[in-house]
Amino acid sequence: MSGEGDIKLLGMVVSPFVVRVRMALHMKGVSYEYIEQDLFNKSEILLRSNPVNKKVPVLIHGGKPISESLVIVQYADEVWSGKGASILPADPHERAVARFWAAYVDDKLFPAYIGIMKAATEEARAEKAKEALVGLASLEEAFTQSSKGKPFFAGDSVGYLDLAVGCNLFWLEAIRKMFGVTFFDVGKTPLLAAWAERFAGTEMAREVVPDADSAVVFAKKLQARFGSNTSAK
Ligand SMILES: N[C@@H](CCC(=O)N[C@@H](CS)C(=O)NCC(=O)O)C(=O)O
Repeated sequence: MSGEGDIKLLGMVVSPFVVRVRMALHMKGVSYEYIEQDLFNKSEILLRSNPVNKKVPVLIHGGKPISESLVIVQYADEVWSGKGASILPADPHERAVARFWAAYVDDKLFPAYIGIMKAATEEARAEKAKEALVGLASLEEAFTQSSKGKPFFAGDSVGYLDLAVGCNLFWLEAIRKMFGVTFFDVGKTPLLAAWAERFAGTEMAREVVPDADSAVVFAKKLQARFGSNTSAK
């Protein structure tokens, strides 16, 4: 990876949003200083860099902070457009569709699967599992349309929507291990099931994505600290 000036990433190792950004920076071949954050005792640099949401990830490029993982991925793709692989589709309509589904993942899928972990009752857990599975069924349809028969959402290689969905896979596996919910059913979402295996096998995912067990350990810490009412994701 080459040096691109002063680049810092404030992160937390098992945050899917941070993993998303780390994958994008990996695709761009950009090196950076990674600064792990304690979300239970937020640092001065985090509070100063993301005063509105106080969340990770924050990318600080040349002293200027950028927050929100999808915004950071798009920023990286624009700023380092001449480096590494392109992340967003070149075609404006395909770009808009990829952004739509990435927002869907964050607004619908993430809260549903994290809700499985946070649920106070088995009934609430089953409800959240149902929501997550409905969300994945819609994504199966999105995969059919976006991939056009190719291996990834973006076609022949990984792109924006692959990163947006793929950063969640280790958490889905952690939740499967903890609560027995199977998200990728070869019978119900065969394309996504095959895609998930393919994505996990990419050099980038093997390099950047933490293993599911580290998410299990973190989830248990949250549960011990807050019971089911976990607030720091
Ligand atoms: N929409 C944000 C979500 C970021 C987010 O929820 N980060 C969590 C870690 S996974 C966080 O920093 N939580 C701290 C808090 O809620 O106080 C993004 O895409 O960057």
